[in-house]
Amino acid sequence: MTGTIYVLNGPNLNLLGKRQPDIYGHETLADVESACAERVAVHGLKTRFLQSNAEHQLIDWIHEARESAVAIVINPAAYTHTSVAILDALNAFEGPVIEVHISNVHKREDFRHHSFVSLRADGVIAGCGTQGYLLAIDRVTTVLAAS
Ligand code: CA2
Repeated sequence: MTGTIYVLNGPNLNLLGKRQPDIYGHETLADVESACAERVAVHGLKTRFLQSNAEHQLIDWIHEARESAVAIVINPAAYTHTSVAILDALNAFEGPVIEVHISNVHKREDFRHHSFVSLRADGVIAGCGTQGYLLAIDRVTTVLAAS
């Protein structure tokens, strides 16, 4: 298999491992990035691992992915629950999209129960901690191998 999986992270995820470890665990985003790179290498793939606090930046990366990525793994963070613009951008991407949430959003406040991104995602992983990113990569490789 060849190609690049875009792993996109939304607002405040740069704080991973530095605040609220009871909800989000102790691993930093840099730890997650290394683990993802290691996991895709087994399949001969690469990752482009990115984080932004800005909605427009995430949208620009999704547009870039249309030309450069075989799949997208995305944790849109709070934009999950608010962003029609990110949903629209993902709808213009043709490959597999897996949505990841570190926490189990369904066990949390009501406003976290709705996801605009889930209207496009081919799979959704929530509540598996940062392991969810690796599960998403495994799913993407399965889907790509079958296509
Ligand atoms: O569980 C997830 O992965 C979320 O996407 C995380 C978002 C939250 O708004 C979603 O409802 C669920 C929040 C990301 C904030 O990340 C932090 C990490 C460490 C410390 C503070 C914030």
